[in-house]
Amino acid sequence: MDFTMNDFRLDGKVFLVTGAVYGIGFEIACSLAEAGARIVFNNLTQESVDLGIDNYKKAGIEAKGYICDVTNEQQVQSLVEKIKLEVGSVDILVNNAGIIKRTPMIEMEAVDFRQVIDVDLTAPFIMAKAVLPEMIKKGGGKIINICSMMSELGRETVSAYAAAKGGLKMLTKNIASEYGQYNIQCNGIGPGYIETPQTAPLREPGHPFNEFILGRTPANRWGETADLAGPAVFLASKASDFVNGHILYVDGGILAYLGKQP
Ligand code: NAP
Ligand code: GCO
Repeated sequence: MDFTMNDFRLDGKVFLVTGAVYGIGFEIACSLAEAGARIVFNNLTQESVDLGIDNYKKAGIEAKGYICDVTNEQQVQSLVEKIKLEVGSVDILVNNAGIIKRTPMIEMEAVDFRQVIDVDLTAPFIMAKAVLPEMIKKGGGKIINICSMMSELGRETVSAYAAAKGGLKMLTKNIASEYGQYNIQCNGIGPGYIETPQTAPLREPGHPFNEFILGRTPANRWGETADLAGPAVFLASKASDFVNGHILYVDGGILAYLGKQP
């Protein structure tokens, strides 16, 4: 038997996570740092990158941060080049950066629909395209796309987001199909409803959504970012080398459950 707990270690690996100043990306970065990875992240402004570096420092992590808009292919290409020169080529990429616009579809402007698709779907394509060549050269790598319940389900007001996250599920499967031959694994994590700034509006006191989600979640609670740490380390490590094109839902059982009986 070859398996040891070291198969979950990430020592010496360069890990790039997008939009990871706080929220899900930040927590995933902290968990991979705990497993030994070198943390590199990006965000949109110097201010948010500085905030991120500070947040990592407070967590005892020396992270390297760069300004980069993940929808801008030129900025992404130079980001990946800079990381290669200053840290090393990317071994693990987590496409975490994302936005949501909650608007009834017939009231949504096409420009807003396109912006959500751009950040949540086109950007993961741009990021993966930028890191894959080096991963092929070095004999392998890991790409993890942060999907969603909306990779499987729709709901009112999130047409753009659901279209993007559904597409991200299929992009994940396609990267796995096209690059599995180079020992590159591309999987997704599909968080349920997690307490982050992105869902804060849904958790306002008295917002009916809170009751709704608790009634749809067998675990009967909102998820915490910490619930994503172990699944992320698993998919980033040697322990998942034969897992490819899989979306690992970390949702407390939402997708398995019809909902609390009346
Ligand atoms: P969040 O708190 O809103 O954080 C998203 C991060 O992405 C922010 O730091 C944001 O930067 C950054 N970002 C947005 N557009 C960017 C761009 N063009 N370039 C670079 N960075 C950009 O979100 P979250 O709740 O942690 O979610 C993280 C990921 O998980 C997203 O993909 C989301 O769709 C997904 N997800 C969330 C939940 C949930 O319940 N929270 C569940 C399932 C999936 P700023 O700080 O400048 O805004
Ligand atoms: C919403 C929420 C969800 C979560 C997440 C669920 O408005 O329904 O924001 O989309 O963010 O994606 O997995």
